[in-house]
Amino acid sequence: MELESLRSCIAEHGLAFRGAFHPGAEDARPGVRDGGVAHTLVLVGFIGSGNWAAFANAPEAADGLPDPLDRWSLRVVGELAQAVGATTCFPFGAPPFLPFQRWAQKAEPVHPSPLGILIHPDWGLWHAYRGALAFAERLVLPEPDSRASPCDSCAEKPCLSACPVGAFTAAGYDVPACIDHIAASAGIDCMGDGCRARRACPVGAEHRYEPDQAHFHLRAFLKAQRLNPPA
Ligand code: B12
Repeated sequence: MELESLRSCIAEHGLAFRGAFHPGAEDARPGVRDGGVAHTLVLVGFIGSGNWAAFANAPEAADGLPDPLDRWSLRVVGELAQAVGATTCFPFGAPPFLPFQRWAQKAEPVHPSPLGILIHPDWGLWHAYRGALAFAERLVLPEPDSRASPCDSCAEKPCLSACPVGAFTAAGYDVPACIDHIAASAGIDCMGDGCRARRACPVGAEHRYEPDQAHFHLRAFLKAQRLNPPA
């Protein structure tokens, strides 16, 4: 399949093309329909708030059942895979998780940010992965985009000082401190408009999530952490 027609098909399903690569033996290569392993992985997801309406207007967003975005992704990425002859992979579900962050770093110019999540030179921290398409064929791909991390030239790193409870340090991400904060009334700002540390990043600020999307993610994160608190 030609990459250009694949990109159009991804967009027609309300998703964004998030890069592609030829996985090696070290990449936990998923299986494909013919019983072999994938020779091309294409990541799909959301960029900024541009793809949000596709989910927000879908039945899963309004049916009141658990995990609406994951169920939407299962359905829509499933339909997309069917249309293009690929097998699906998903970033969510139960552990062990598929190494989407490692795959993403091979597929597009994303790099670990000081917050742990990946930063993109254009989209900043405002992007996510909803699935991957595994192809038995080795699709022809463009030269990799090897732009450096925007964090390398960011001297101030406002992301590290913006969290009201100092949840991001060199020791990592203090999930319990974050959860206690967003669950309390003092965390209403993070809960309503999205994580303050993430919003402090100047890169791709024009792609920041709209309040509906930001609030949805924080609510889902809080709910998931309360159901499965960190050990
Ligand atoms: C478990 C998980 C969490 C856990 C723990 C995260 C952690 N820091 O350990 C909790 C619940 C706390 C969490 C929280 C959040 N998560 Co989360 N999470 C995941 C999940 C499901 C699995 C990660 C994993 O364990 N992978 C397994 C390992 C084997 O895969 P891997 O790719 O090899 O992982 C490597 C990299 O992550 C790398 N790495 C990670 N951080 C760093 C930092 C540095 C400096 C370096 C060098 C490497 C590195 O090390 C890992 C081990 O090799 C992923 C989805 C996925 N499948 O990747 C989302 C994912 C990472 N989460 C995501 C997000 C957005 C969040 C939240 C902002 C909440 C939200 N959903 O909106 C918060 C904040 C996270 C933060 N600041 O760290 C996005 C990140 C998108 C992006 N821009 O990168 C992902 C990719 C989900 C998605 N659908 O897009 N998450």
